[in-house]
Amino acid sequence: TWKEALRGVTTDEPTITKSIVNHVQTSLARQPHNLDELGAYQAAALSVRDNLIVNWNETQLHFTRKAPKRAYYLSLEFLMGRTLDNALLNLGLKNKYSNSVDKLGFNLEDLLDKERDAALGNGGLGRLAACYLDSSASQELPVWGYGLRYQYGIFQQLISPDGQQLEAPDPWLQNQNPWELPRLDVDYEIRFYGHSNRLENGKAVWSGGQEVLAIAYDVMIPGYETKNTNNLRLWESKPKRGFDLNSFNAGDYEAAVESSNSAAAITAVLYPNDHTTCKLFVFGKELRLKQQYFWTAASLADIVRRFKNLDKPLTEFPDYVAIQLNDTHPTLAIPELMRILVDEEDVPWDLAWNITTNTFFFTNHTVLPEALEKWPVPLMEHLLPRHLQIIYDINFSFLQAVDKKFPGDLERLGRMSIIEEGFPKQVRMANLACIGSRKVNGVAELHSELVRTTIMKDFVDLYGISKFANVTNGITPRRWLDQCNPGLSQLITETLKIPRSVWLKDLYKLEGLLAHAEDPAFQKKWAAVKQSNKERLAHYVETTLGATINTKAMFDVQVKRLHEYKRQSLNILGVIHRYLTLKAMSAEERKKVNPKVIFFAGKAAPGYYIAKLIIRLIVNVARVINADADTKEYLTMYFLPDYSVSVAEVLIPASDISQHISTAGTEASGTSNMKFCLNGGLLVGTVDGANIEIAEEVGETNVFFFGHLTPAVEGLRYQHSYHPVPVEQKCPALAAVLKEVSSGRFGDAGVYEPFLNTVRQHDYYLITDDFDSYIRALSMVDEAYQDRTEWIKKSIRTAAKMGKFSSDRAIQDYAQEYWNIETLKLEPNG
Ligand code: 26V
Repeated sequence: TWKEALRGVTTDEPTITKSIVNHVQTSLARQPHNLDELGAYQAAALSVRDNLIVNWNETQLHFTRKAPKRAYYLSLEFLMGRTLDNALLNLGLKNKYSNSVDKLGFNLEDLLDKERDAALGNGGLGRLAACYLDSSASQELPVWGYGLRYQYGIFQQLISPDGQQLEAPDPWLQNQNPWELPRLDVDYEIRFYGHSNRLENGKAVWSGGQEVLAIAYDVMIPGYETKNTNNLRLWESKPKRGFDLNSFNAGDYEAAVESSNSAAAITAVLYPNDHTTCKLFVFGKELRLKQQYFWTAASLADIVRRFKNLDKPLTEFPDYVAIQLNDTHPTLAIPELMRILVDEEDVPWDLAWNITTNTFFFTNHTVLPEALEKWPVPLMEHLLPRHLQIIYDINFSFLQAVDKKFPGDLERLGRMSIIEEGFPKQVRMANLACIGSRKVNGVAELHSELVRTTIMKDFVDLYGISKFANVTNGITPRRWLDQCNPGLSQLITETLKIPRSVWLKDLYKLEGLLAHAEDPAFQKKWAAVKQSNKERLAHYVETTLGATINTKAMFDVQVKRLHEYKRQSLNILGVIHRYLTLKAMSAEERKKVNPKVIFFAGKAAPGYYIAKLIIRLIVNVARVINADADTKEYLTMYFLPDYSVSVAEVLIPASDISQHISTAGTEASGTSNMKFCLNGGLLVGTVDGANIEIAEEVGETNVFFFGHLTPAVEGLRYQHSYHPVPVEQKCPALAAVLKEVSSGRFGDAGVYEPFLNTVRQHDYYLITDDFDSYIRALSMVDEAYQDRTEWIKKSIRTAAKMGKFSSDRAIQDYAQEYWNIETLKLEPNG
């Protein structure tokens, strides 16, 4: 088998042990007998890395020889989490390493816990990119990721005693990173500023300005049960020259290092805003635009160089290269490819445009207007003068084509133009991405439909519907079931009576569990797995917050970035309502109530005032209700600080129910909803994003839906603005809750007013419209939980129907319908 055939690789226990000890002594320069857990983790990781490097090298050599068409996934974010456990699982070496580590006096699970997360992303968009890399490698597809090697990932979240979010840096590279390979020989010079002088034939010469070096760091991406090991190439910025000699010689040392500091700043830190709320803050920021250009220019230079090694004419570029744009962040790749082709390779403009528009594919991840990227023209002109010219030239021919199809329709031209009029004028990146791409896709059926009918409607009229498609998101079952929930994985394997590797590669096989849903013995085992996961979470909460948790209670979880559209507000207001209801009951009545523990976690963008207030409210409500002797047996609540991939791996398998309750039409897909369901958690949610497709798969009786539907949203908002009804009249139960918050029952009377006013006044996210229906849905959850056997059946049926949501399916879809690439297997012995 492939395992035995691995060459030059440590697969037997004595060799593994020897390799770990060897790394302790030579790589770490330490003595094996006084080694701590961190050192042991590092040595084990270095030993696993040796295996990965061999496979990685052979895969890359094989790909170079076979020269297949390749796909490149350009993403500013890759939220990888930890690597060691995943690598061991994919290599099939976990048991052996566990035994070796045991012999050396350590416990593998403890060592795994020493690894820091690679948190180079904000949330769903970045984690999706990570799942797609896992699926591409596992399916032996020639796919590379391109991103930035940030010195600091997403900030670390601290919560002050009074509930305020504080941010600290995330120095994830502090103890060297064994999973990357510096490629100091792979570098490109990237230019900023300067002047662009037009020549004839649409060409130009761009010169002067600042030049910065891009250095490659390669991260190995092992596939599951295959020798194929793909690459994620991350760029680091470096000054082209160490420092400025003229200033240095003149004795001005500060000026001498200034330009090198500004070069290093480009990849210093990940921007922590997703769906910005503060347009000027983000889109005015030169550094963010510099990041985007630095990364797209280095990646394209690398892709073009690899293509040119094939010795094919540039007209064949799209036959060998497909580039997926993960949101609009890499849109500058479009004018950059035009610049390379026209200015550097002498390709005529029209031919270059043909090549470009056959190379790129664009995924949109949100229809929220405040998250659609726009860059001020003066900033673009200053930083990227040549690209602005190219954008104007693209726009000119584009608007001519629009005018030809819709003569004299000036409003349409205004809406579709890449340049938005105003002070200042702005470059609309979504328009540019659409115009320069072969296909545009959304990330769930409803979202793709909204893309076609709202933000891209005019483009559908122009190009026809077939350019606009859907690929529903997916998650990797390796990390999000096998790794994070070994108990369930084990139970599934023994129940289906097929090897684990079979259903992990074909998740539809989980349907085989349906045949066992009625079997009491199986139900009992299923429930026992959930129970032990709840105990694992309780242990985590005990060690981080010092709180003791009743693991017999229902665990109700909402974990995601804090944002008004995701409506953590609805959840917390619902919790207060539950608390008030409990308080109003007699002690006898309360005894009939299901105990419930509510978990929240998630980061707020540092400048997002209302989101931070909501965290503060959650923490302070928790403090009050957790201390209330009347109710604490029945209701407690926790805000877990510093949500991350690793925290998610503990939280998700422990949930009985999770909440995905965005205002209809606002959550493009959501991917944690898939993770919870795959782990046998039920879902309470709105008819939004991928919730809809989950319900289609598992059956609506197994999902708790509530709230207004997407088509109603616009009308309700109109009512709020023009015929407002006071909340006391519209929703008395909610009014009572708001009154308690205002009264200071949860401390800090007054501080919450700005948040409360968002509900009392325009209520853009429809809290007042959905509150009653939300509370009813939660009562149905309580009722359903009373019949535990029925609940367990629902849980089994839900997990069994999650096949569609494997990221393997999503990647197959991209590979076939978009990229037109094929599997290229590295034979185990070749
Ligand atoms: C937007 C912006 C705009 C301001 C500058 C920084 C920044 C950074 C990221 C973004 C992307 C926002 C889009 C996004 O994250 N969408 C999420 O994508 C998930 C994967 O498709 C999907 O499951 C979520 O529903 C969607 O909100």
